[in-house]
Amino acid sequence: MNAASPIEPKRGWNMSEAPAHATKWRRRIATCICAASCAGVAAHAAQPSFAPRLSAPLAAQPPSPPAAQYPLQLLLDDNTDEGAFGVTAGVSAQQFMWFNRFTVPAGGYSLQQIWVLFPSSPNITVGAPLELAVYADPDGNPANGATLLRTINVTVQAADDLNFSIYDLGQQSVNLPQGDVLVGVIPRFIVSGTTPPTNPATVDTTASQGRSWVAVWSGDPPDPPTLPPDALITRLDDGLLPGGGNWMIRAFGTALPVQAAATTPALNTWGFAALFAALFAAATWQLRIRRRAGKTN
Ligand SMILES: [Ca+2]
Ligand SMILES: [Ca+2]
Repeated sequence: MNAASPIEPKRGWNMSEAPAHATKWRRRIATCICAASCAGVAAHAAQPSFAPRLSAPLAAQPPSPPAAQYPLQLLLDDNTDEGAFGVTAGVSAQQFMWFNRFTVPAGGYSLQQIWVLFPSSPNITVGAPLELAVYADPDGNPANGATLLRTINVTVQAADDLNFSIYDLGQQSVNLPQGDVLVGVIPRFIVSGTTPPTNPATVDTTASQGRSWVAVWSGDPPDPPTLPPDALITRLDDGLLPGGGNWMIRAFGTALPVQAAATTPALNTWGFAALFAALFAAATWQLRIRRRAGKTN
């Protein structure tokens, strides 16, 4: 990243709506980029961009499915976004990945649906290609990498700050391990260096849960998008956005069937002794009955 380049407001940034600490925020971004550059990562001109908006008067639709249908409910947001985030390179947009870190409880679950809310933007159209990515991250630290479980190629279904794009995984459902998993989105429709500055990732900034991350590569994210990237991976809270925020990415899953006992329980020494005693008692009882029957005859 180019730490020497000043961070200028991006297209969509309305200074009248900008928070009073916008200058401080931009300075934090510059510090973050400097940290990545000084760490020896590949230098390039990627810069974060954020377009705030007033909290939506209407809740995003549709409501989350009931827990009876999807017992696994992974979401961080409060149902309204307060802006959209993107990455730019010079005068154009750049591909990146935004992802949430979720924690899957014990019990065994299958990921069935991923929901993503996209903002209204002239550069985001219905049908635009995306890549979804699901990772397992047992150590809970995405910065040191994670195990890619599945990628799914999909397209934008709605881009209006209101209606979630809902991706039913069907045959591509993923059995999730207990512990942390990462669910991310890569805007493959962005042609780095050509697409005008675009902020595709809606953010709920009302109460950050500290689980929303950004991954930036020195070029387009590779396919498959292995982590960590070669340029920058960090939480929104760690210098990218004042107060942090939550990506409006949700995931829902069903419970896996409980595995039936595959083998007959083994008997220990006491078990064999009890079984032997029971068989001996039954045989003795049968013998007595036969003797009585013989005397009677
Ligand atoms: Ca909100
Ligand atoms: Ca990790």
